[in-house]
Amino acid sequence: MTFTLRTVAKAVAKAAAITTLATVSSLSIAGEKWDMPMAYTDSNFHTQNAKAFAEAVKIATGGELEIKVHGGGSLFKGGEIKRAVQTGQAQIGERILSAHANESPVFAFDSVPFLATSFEESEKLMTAARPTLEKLLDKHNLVLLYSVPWPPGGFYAKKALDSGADLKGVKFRSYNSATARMAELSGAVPVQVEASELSQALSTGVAESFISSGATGYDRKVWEHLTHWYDVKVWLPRNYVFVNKQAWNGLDENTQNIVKGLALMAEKAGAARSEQLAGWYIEQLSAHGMKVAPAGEKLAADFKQIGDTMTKEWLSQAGADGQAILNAYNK
Ligand code: PCA
Repeated sequence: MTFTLRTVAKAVAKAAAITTLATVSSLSIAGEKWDMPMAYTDSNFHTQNAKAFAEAVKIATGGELEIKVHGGGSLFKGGEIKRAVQTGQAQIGERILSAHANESPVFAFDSVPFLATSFEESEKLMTAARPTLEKLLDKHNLVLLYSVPWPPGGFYAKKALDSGADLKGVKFRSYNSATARMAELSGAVPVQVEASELSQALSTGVAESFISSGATGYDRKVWEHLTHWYDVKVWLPRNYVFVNKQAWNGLDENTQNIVKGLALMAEKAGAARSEQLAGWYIEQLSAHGMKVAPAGEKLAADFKQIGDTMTKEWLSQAGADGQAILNAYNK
């Protein structure tokens, strides 16, 4: 074999290709693998959205970052997810934001009754709250990636509700302090139940009423236990996706940028899906025999009054941070 420039060049090119391949494969072998616990069932639209996000991250990073979604509270239960990610037991996770109101009232900005009652308002409120929320999460060793609203919340019951008084003594399932407070102010008896345990709580009579979107009614087939849903549009609570700060800082800048870009897409896609499905979920409740109706005049007025009380309470608890969010929202 004669060594011409051409054969040398070919050999160099071949060697370079082999080295590149080796580097790529060693990178993908050594690629980061993140666990992503989520509280809601696999078929839920938030979980589906996160799976699409995870898939996009894997493709866009050439397998350098792989996120494994664990739905339905299978890796950590809803109430454990934030702590698991803070402490690095999981690298990324999703939780309903307002469930952390006991740690800071800022986490419940989306659960101030009747403050933001449409998808458009919900997005505006999120934009107003984002800087305050990011600062707060940083103190909790977390980096915010994206947040998606549930469809508007209404009241599920097993009888017709004409006024707030009809909830007196009713066992009322709560999922955060705002739903528990709303129950208390209506004279109902709150009991904390995760969405994943809801069907069981309803079938055993632990709970007989609750506030939630059509999504959770559909996911949990609540028509097997309850008969009415009142479309009160009390709020659009948000789930949020967050990363452990050390795990985040361990990514190179290029990967961080890819993840940030895809997170923005996941936020937009998730909100669009939530809005697109909102009406469909309600149709499903009706199709399965539930009576779906707007709140009557007296019921709406009673909820409005409870909402006013809760708004005052939230503002006094959330102080300057709460006021800053409201000011930015009302601008
Ligand atoms: N569904 C969740 C929270 C908000 C919602 O619409 C639940 O009921 O747990």
